[in-house]
Amino acid sequence: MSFLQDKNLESFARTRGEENGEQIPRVEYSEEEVQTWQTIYKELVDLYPTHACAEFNYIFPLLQQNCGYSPNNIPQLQDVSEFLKDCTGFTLRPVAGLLSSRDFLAGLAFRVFHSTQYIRHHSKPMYTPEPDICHELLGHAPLFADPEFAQFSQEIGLASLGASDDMIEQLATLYWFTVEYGICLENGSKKAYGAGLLSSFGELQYCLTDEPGHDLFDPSVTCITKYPITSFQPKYFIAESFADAKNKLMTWTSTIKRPFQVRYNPYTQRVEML
Ligand code: H2B
Ligand code: FE
Repeated sequence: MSFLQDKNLESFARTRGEENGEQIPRVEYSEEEVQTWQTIYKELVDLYPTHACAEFNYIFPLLQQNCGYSPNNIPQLQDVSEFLKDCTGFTLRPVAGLLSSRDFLAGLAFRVFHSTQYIRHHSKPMYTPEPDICHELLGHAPLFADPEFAQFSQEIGLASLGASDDMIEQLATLYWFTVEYGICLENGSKKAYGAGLLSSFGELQYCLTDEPGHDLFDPSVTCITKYPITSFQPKYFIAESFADAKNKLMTWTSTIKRPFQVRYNPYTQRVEML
């Protein structure tokens, strides 16, 4: 529970950075690194029109126009962060690697997405065991510009504040099956919205075939489902829409026992305890 002490909430809000005029350092990527990005980028953009959800396909061209998304350029986190902030108030914050689930989810409560800035090794452009800039910018960043998706993500974060370790694990599982590997329905056909899918040429195709299982998203079932982390998923959960997924999530989180309730005040960008 120490996490919820006022001091921490305050510092999370304050370290959003922009209040201090703090900028995410710009990185000059090597030619080899840009080449890696290009390989991945070119393969994925060909799949997006048919495999990605409509929200993603609406936002992607805006990133090309405003944030330097192109085959020849790795966009800068600062530029993407400013764009997202204008859309939904989400901001990016650079991290050196994986955070604990608790720290990572807490960021989402404040509409902060912790993002790696380095790129995978060029010898294996199609595989990375850990998140890298390709996964963050191609997989995650676009949908944080969508209001419903932004709110869905934040709800997972808010539910994590002050939660037990067991609940953090369930929330991390929900995050996995939605933000990372979610599929949604569009006029009856399946489309990918999860970042792990949108940043993987192989799994983006596989996930929409009949090979894996597809179940309807149901937080109470999804949150206790086991999953592999180094192979394609044997099962995906399907959301009818972001709004529907958010409503189901909020209904489920309202049953979590906590000695307090929290509410995000978007005006002050602070989480208030009720
Ligand atoms: N840390 C970082 N840096 N990036 C992530 O995408 C990430 C993380 N995902 N920590 C988290 C864990 C996720 O797998 C869940 C919430 O545990
Ligand atoms: Fe991710």
